[in-house]
Amino acid sequence: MHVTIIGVPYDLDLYHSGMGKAPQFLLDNDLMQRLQVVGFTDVALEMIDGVPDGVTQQDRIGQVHAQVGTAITQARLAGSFPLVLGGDCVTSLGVLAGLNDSAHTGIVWFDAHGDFNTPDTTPSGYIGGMPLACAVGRGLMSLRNDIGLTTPIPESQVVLCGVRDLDVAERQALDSSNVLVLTPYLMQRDQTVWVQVRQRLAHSSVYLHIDIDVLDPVEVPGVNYPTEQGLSLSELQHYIQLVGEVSTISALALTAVNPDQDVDHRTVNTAIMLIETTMQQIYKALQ
Ligand SMILES: [Mn+2]
Repeated sequence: MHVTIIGVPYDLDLYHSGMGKAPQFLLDNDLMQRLQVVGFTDVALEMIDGVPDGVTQQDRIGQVHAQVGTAITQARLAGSFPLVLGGDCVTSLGVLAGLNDSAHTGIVWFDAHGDFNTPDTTPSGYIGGMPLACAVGRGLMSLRNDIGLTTPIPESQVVLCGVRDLDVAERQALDSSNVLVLTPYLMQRDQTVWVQVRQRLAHSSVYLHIDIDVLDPVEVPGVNYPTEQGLSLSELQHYIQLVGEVSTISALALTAVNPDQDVDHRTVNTAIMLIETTMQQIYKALQ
């Protein structure tokens, strides 16, 4: 059983800055060895490398994640499971481009935030707050095409989990969309939501996206936008287990760890534990 770790050491277009420091931190904490202990006999590492030279920030971001797409495609052709270490959440577009089957790809996106702004709705202009909207065909079409995700993912195949911090126009866009939106409150209290999740993912394999800030800042202080009332690690592990029970996971990305903001390695350690248990589950499912 093979896994390819794809490191994406960028914070938007900035190389080895902020969230872009996370892949090396995670690797320095023996991530590769831990995956071998899980059972993966062959653990390969592919680091996206180099300073992008595009003229605009958007061009440079596009260059980075087009490479992610290529790495995903190559890993899967080699029969290896792709595990992506971000970086910011825009890396999701590269993963989806690399999976290259929008009609049969579902997204389960864990995040405190919606990442559902577009250039028309964003209060800040921050591209890192737009990737999920972009993935379903809302805004940033040129970025999506540059990265190679020519066909958007149908909203009916998307579940947004653990979200609790939305901008006003972003909330309106989500409310009027076909995305299934699950707040921590709903997830913790309403078991029937998993029936809806199962229906959404019935005909797809799943890209599992985990922005670490879906967890409560008590457990993960090392994030740029900490948001109270998040999930606990054990809750998140339980929900990922349920996702695995209702679908086949074809790629995993862990994003938004910012080692510069971390306290006592708490965030990096939590991220390692989360990757370990999630990959354990994926290993069993692949058997
Ligand atoms: Mn987030």
